[in-house]
Amino acid sequence: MKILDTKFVQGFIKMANDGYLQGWHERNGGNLSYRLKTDEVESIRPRLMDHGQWHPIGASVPGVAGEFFLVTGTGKYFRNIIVDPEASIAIIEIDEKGENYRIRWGLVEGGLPTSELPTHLLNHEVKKRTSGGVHRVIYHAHTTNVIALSFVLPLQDEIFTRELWEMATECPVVFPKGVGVIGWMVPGGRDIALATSRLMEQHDYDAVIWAHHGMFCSGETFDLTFGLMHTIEKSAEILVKVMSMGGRKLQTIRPDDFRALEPQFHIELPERFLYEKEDPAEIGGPAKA
Ligand code: 2HA
Ligand code: ZN
Repeated sequence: MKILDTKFVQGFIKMANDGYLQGWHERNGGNLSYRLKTDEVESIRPRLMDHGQWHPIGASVPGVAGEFFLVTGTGKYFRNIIVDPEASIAIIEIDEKGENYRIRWGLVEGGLPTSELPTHLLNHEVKKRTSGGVHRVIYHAHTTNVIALSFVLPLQDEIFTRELWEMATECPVVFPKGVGVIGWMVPGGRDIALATSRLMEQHDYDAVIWAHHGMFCSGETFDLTFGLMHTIEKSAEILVKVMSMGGRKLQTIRPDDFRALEPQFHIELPERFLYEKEDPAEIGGPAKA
């Protein structure tokens, strides 16, 4: 089957373009990866190249050894993916040790996979294991309002999660496990990759905020992963508006209100996000004991 005509490549291109249209991918900002299913690999195998050089990943990912990923290229612009996908994205294969990759398709004008490949692959490794193999998509975007909040909210998972949850009733339903936050770090390397994947593992977060940079989301499908990014960023936009209107809430969703959502939506909300505030009108952390 023609690689460009496959459902997963078409879904990838649509998601990348949807993100561009949201304004999350200025210049070459952001990156996207998808872990192929076995039958998807088989359906395109005759059209894959097999003379590509092996390159070090920069991290060790034995949990995804031998797997194939569709990824955006480093330095490539999301706005060009829909126009010229074969020059902007690539299918890579991971070697049997999980130490190296090689390009099997795409990037026809040259280039390499996303600079955030270590974070993508470490997160794929964690999520493949903790989701029983169903998570396949990792998405990084430069979400404007989430970035803005990372300058004014304390960089704590509890505070970001609680404030984002309060901004829209659907939020605790869409991301009941909350969001992780890491402070500013150098992007593109092993350290930020390990910090992100540790949060995705320890708390089973599907979303991690990188302060002053953007967000990483993991999910089962393109729709669910894009929807998660979109929901969190929309909630951040509401919070930015509330803070811009003076920041004092006259009324809000309270801890017992969140608890009342649990049976209705079959979710469990960790109590560490449902703290009482000194003043419920305030944005921020728990009441001092
Ligand atoms: O330029 O977003 O984090 C791609 C990136 C790096
Ligand atoms: Zn980035």
